[in-house]
Amino acid sequence: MPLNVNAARAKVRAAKRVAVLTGAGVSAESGIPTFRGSGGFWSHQRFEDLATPEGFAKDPKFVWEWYEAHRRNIAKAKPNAGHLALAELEGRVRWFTLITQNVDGLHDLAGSRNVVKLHGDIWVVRCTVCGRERTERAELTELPPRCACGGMLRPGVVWFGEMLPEGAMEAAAEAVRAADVLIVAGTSAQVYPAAGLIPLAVSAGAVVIEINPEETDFSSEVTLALRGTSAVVLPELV
Ligand code: BV8
Ligand code: ZN
Repeated sequence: MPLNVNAARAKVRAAKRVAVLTGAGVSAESGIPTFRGSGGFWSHQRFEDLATPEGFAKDPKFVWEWYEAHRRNIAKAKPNAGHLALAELEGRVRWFTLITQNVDGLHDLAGSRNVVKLHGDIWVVRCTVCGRERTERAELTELPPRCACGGMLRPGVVWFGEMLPEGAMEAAAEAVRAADVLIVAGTSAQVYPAAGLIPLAVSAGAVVIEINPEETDFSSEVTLALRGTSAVVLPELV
């Protein structure tokens, strides 16, 4: 299927307000495995059992071993051409909001500024007792890690069944409702409420551009589907 990159480029060029929703797929070409798409190496159930408050309560050491391995993997990763293209686009559009489901921090490293993190940040740790949060990039050797107050620390990410960070969905929904164009890149659109931003954009009359090598549940509703990888298509688009 020919890539409608030219048509998409014209829509983005004409846009005053651009919103972007990204998922794990945009970090795939930085060497970070996705969760669900082909090539994703998480057995969906296992991640679902792991990324829950219950899973953490049951076996905090096991969950921390998974997260610390993931942190070490991400620490070696670099932003790819897709991340960089989005940072470049932000500088050219008057009104730009990047909404991400990713917790790897690669958008920030690429230079994106207005980033709404819907699912938290793997580089943040939070105390389960006193609630104090801090950025911790160093390798955590004692698992589970402890707070100065003695409380057990948890990863600063949003698990299944947990509320998203205060105000995150509101900021994301506001950006999507106001957008002329919503670019949806690298997400299987299966996790809510994040995925709900796509039909919200469609109903608000935005041009929706999907960038994904595979179909998603919303492929039939988007304006333009670019069947390619984000590190290739986003630079072409921008
Ligand atoms: C909440 C953080 C409730 C940790 C994550 C039944 C129906 C509907 C909803 C639910 C339901 N049962 C439960 C729910 C709610 C649940 C949910 O949506 N479950 C799903 C599984 C059905 N949601 C929640 O629990 C949320 N909270 O609802 O709160 C509530 C309400 C009131 C009061 C109290 C509570 C919390 C959701 C957040 C969960 N945390 N992660 C961590 O990441 O370490 S979710 C996890 O999935 C990741 O964050 C990830 O970002 C997210 C979404 O995955 P994707 O990013 O889309 O990645 P995926 O692998 O799935 O897909 C990759 C895509 O990329 C594929 O399409 C592939 O084709 C493409 N791709 C591959 N390579 C490339 C590429 N694209 C471009 N280029 C490439 N090279
Ligand atoms: Zn504490």
